[in-house]
This record gives sequence, C-alpha cells and structure tokens, in this order.
Amino acid sequence: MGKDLEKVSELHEKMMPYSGQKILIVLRGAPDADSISAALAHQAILNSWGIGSTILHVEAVSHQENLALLKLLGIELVQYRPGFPFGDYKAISLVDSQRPDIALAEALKNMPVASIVDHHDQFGVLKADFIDIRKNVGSTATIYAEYLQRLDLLATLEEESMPIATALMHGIRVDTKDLIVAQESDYLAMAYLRRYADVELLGKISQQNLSPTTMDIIFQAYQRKDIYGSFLLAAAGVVRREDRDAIPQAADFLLKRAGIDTVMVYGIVGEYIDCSLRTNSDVIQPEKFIQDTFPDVVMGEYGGRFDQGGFRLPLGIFKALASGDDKEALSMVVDRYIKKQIATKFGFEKG
Ligand SMILES: [Mn+2]
Repeated sequence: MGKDLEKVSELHEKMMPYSGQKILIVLRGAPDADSISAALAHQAILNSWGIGSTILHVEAVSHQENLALLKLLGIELVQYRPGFPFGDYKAISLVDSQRPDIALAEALKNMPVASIVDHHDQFGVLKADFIDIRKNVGSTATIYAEYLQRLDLLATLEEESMPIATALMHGIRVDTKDLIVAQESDYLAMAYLRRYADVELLGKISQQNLSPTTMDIIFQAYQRKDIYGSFLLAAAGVVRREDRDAIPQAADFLLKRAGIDTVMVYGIVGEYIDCSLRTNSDVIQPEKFIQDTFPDVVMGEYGGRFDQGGFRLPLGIFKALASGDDKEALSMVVDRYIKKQIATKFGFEKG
C-alpha cells in the first residue's frame, strides 16, 4: 500500500507543471472498457488538479457493451479527424497502452508524454514524466481505482462519481474475464468502487444484445471454418471498421465448441487483417504462436496487446498479390496465406 501512495503523490507532483493547461488523453486502437474507464478516471483526477483534458481515439467504438457504456453513462470521447487542434494541448497521457496509434505518430511526435499508466508488459524504452506499469493488476482500471481511493476523490465528486465508478467496475470485469483471472488488487478495487457505482446500469451495460451485423459476422465465420486437431481457424471476411469487435466476439463464441481449445478468427478491416486468438490450451502461448506462425507481423508496433489475443497484419503486401482493390480477390489471397501458415504450423501442409 505504501508504494501506491507514493505513486499517486508522484503523479500529482509530475502533473502539477500542467496546471492551467490541457492534456490530451489518447486511447489506442478501438476504445475498450478498460481504456475508456481509465481515461475517464484520469480526466477526473487531472480536473481536480486544475488540468483540462480531452479523450481522443482513432478507431471507432464498436463493441455493443462499449457503445452502451458511453451512452448509459454519458461519457464523451472525441474521435480523431484530420484538422484536430493538437496545438491546444501541452502533452499527452496514455492509458492502457504505451504508444499512440500509428495514425497519430506524426502529429504527436513532438508532444511531451505526461503519463503512461498500463498493465501490459513494458514495451521498449519509454519516455514520460510519469510511468506506472504494473503486472500485479488485471486492468488499468484497477490502478486508477487505487489512485482515486488514495485521493479519496469519488467521495468529493458527488453525482460525477457514479459514471466513473461504474465504468471502472466494467473495465475491471472485462479485462479479468468476469473476475476469473482477477488478482487481489482487482477485488480490492472492486470493493472500493462498489460504494459509488450503479450496479443496475452495470448489469445493463454487460447484457447488451448482439447487433444483427455482429451476429451475421459470427455466423459467417462459423461457416468458413477449418479445424486442425483442436485448433479452429475461421474467416470473417471483409468487416467494416465499426463492426470490428465482431471478430473477437466470434472467437469467444467459437471457443465454446467441444473439442476445440484454440481459435483464431480473422477479418479484413481497413488496411489491416484483424486477428483474434483465443486459447484454453496449456501449451499454446499466444505471443509465441503468432511470432512463429506469422513471422512477417510487425511485432514492435502491435506487440503490446497479446494478453487480449488481438493482433493485426498489414494488408499492403496482399494488395499487390491480389492486383488491386477487388475485395473478393483480396479476401481469397488473404485466406490462402493464413491457411497456409496455420497448416504449416500444425503440420497439416499438403505440400
Ligand atoms: Mn486493459
């Protein structure tokens, strides 16, 4: 506990120079429950110290639970569009990641990093005024719940505390697989947040129906599956950006099939092949599996999120092979490549 108190004092000390200024809180990838809730907590903490902020993301919010989280709790995020006024901000803060999206790399390259708070493995050398990367927590929301508790901030925020506490509980729940893989720190955070949260709303957020499109994508993936022993590979086809969260949901669903311990679902989303890997296997280590099977993956850029089993392959090289932008042709080239890599990996390659 002593160390955590030090951490929040250090955060205060390092943020004070930004007092009266604005910080841009940057989310990476499609905003998820953990990153959204951590950003919200970070914003409230900054606000209490007289620092303004905006929460910015690039990818669309897509998962029905996250859409409900924003709507039911009245959370405002800003999606990046060209012309965004980066000049209004003194620095950036990163929550639940250690680097911003590539799409923002150029715009942010001279912007100081005020803080990085994350629970993934540290990736390379990081430069920031404040860094708190922990492995003994199940989510970034857990770390922020601790900060809030040390600062006793929720008690002073009145009605503003409900959305923050509810969102953080949701973030912890999602990142710890409904607390199954939660650690002591996560339970302690939940216990603290419970006092301020609206569990009826929390229930609503986590019981969202699947959109028809998401259900169609899951169905399509199921129809286009190949089974290699206990490994199931499924193609979701071309998926719109706003539907991309159907890919991990298809993977979660297909993993329920008896006799299957590992699932990979992939789909073409914009300029990438988005892949989700889910495993209950004792022997498959997702990160190593991905490295071995797809040695061409840009490990550095997408290396940070393997605990969630998501990774991306750049589509560029396949476009050349498919000679153009014809989606059907592109889809076929991608299918052939992925099937070949997987078959080779499992020794099913027919020569
Ligand atoms: Mn997380």
